[in-house]
Amino acid sequence: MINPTVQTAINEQIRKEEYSSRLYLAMAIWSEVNGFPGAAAFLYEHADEERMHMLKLVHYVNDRGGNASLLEVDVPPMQFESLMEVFTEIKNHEEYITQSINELYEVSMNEKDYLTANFLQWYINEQVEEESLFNTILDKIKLVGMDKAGMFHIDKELEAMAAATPASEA
Ligand code: OFO
Repeated sequence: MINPTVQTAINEQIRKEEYSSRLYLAMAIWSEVNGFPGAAAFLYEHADEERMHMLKLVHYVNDRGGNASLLEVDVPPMQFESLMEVFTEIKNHEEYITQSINELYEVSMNEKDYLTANFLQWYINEQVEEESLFNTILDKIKLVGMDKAGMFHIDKELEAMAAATPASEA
């Protein structure tokens, strides 16, 4: 049976992953209607990836004899100024998620729930990858600034990244 304090903390993380998925979905929609099909493809895929992060937590809680819960999820922002703003917000959001995973890990250690701490290693590694991915994309966007040709190129690159993601990760 899963520790109730740990379960409550995981349910809160489920809410955050669900919000991440909605946030990236909102950004995908904005990209699609504002002429960035590559960014849209990339972000639709990333929204699916966040949903997978959420489901992994749901199954973990239930498999440990607990009961996963869905909490209220905010409506994400739907309007953005530029791709630069979109990816800056993603970077900030991922840093917030990293912090949140660290705190969840701390809760599991305080409760001496080593199984959960072990399970969370996957999320810790995932956050290292995600922060690095979004830093790289943001650096590229900063390099081209608001230049139209450069943005077109970035969009193509994001399209290629989306196409290269194995279906299992999407
Ligand atoms: Fe983007 O890693 Fe989950 O939230």
